[in-house]
Amino acid sequence: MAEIPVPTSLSAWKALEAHLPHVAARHLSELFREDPERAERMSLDAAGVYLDYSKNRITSETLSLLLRLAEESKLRARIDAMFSGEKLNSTENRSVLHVALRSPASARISVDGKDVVADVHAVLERMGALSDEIRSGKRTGATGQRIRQIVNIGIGGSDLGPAMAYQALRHYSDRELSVHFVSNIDATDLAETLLRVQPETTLFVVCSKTFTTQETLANARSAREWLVSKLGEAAVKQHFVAVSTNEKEVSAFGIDTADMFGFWDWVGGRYSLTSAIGLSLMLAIGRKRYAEMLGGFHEMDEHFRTAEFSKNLPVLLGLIGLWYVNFLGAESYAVLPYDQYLARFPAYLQQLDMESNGKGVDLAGRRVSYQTGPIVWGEPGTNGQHAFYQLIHQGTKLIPVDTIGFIRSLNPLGRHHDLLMSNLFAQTEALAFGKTAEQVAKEGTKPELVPHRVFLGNRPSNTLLLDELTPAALGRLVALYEHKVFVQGALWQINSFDQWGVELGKALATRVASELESKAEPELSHDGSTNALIRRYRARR
Ligand code: G6Q
Repeated sequence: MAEIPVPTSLSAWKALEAHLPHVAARHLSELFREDPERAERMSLDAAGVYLDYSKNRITSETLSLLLRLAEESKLRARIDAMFSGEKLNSTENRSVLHVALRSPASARISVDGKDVVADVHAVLERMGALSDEIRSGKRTGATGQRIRQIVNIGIGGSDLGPAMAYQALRHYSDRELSVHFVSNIDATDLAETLLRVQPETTLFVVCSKTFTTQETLANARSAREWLVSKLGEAAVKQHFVAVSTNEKEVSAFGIDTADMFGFWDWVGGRYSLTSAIGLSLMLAIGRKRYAEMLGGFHEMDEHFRTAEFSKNLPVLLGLIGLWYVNFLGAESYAVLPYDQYLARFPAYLQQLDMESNGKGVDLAGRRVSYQTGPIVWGEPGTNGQHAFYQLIHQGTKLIPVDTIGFIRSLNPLGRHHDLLMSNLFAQTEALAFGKTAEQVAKEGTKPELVPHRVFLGNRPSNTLLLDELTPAALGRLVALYEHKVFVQGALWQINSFDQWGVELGKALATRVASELESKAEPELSHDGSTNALIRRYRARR
């Protein structure tokens, strides 16, 4: 591997440090006043997404330095390496090829000398066939009744993507078919779901790349027992399908491998929505809409691969985000979709971003001396406005936000959409420009209340506007964030594609489980706190 640079020692990084005071002292009001063309210059309409990034605490100089940082970090070479199947996931020796999952059938991308695109399309075709059969009623449950409920059992990357996308694309789903998502090992998740479905009309889709994940396997086994208790052992075959890379474990569970939909080790869990992990979603919206979604992903992939950096949406979002994290000291950023269908989008992004870039060592294994991935959070507007926006507007922390809105509503109703969008636009305006003491006083506010009613402004935001929440639009949006995370990981010189940080807790839980379950009083050798918690649990349950 070529030598891994330390980002902070790059000349562009040092130049950004020197440049920082010039920006830190500036207010967005001034920047807009000085440059009437700012909004026009700092916006971009590409790949079906309009991005307005003018309300950020940056100048043209900041942007050109950030773009220089991207060059010095060899971002272009890393993008090319991903698209050509190089093993960028160095700690697991794997390619990172979610982009191949949405490549057209005519494309060729190889891993270890073998083309993967044909395999991708073969699985898509099998998913499409199952989806047609279920949706048309050709394939029924064991008693001959039509499948009306899908229960997706999976966790993390095998849950958050399809759950988010099902909700996002609800408008396009067959309303006679409902999809439920069970992920938590807490039996409440499964129990409450089983109350809402009937065994005769339910198809369980067990999603697990490894098919060894504790939560998923426990939920799948309990679901299986429930089904068998109602319909008998023979019904399992008709009511369970699997999405996995582990054929052996799928068969051992009793699922016919003819009903197993595979994917590959070059698809990371949190990047797997467009693999067979999207099966439940395809069952809900049908193969045509699903293909449209893949088309949207591909459009953004191509934009990312080919557009010059200064006009490249994921690159710009990544660089601006990095500016806040590493230079202006922001610890988090909020994602605020002004669309109820995107209610789970922030939760999905939390995994995508925080599991990818929540890393403390670089590609060379050195502990980093600079900040990496930010905390991601958010809720749909306008709900968030009546909850936590207070802190963003008047608190002491810098929280850059991404707002996301659609020009046309899928549910046009009276004035609702204009009101919704007026809130989005007004919030970014209020965040950026605030309200001075002078303005507040002019309104006749009592002097002692003036400081409380002042908005300092200078709170940054990106606004992403798309025409309508179509399957393709969702695809573009998700791919945009996937690649934004890629850009930041590349600049921080970290591996965005492993997740060793989830391992320690898993291993310790196995040991604690045996101590909780042991008949005899176990000899505990944890720390004092953990020992006491275990004892109290055992004594009082
Ligand atoms: C994501 C992670 C993780 C994974 C789950 C489920 O990138 O790898 O969230 O998706 O742990 O794993 P399985 O699909 O193997 O059950």
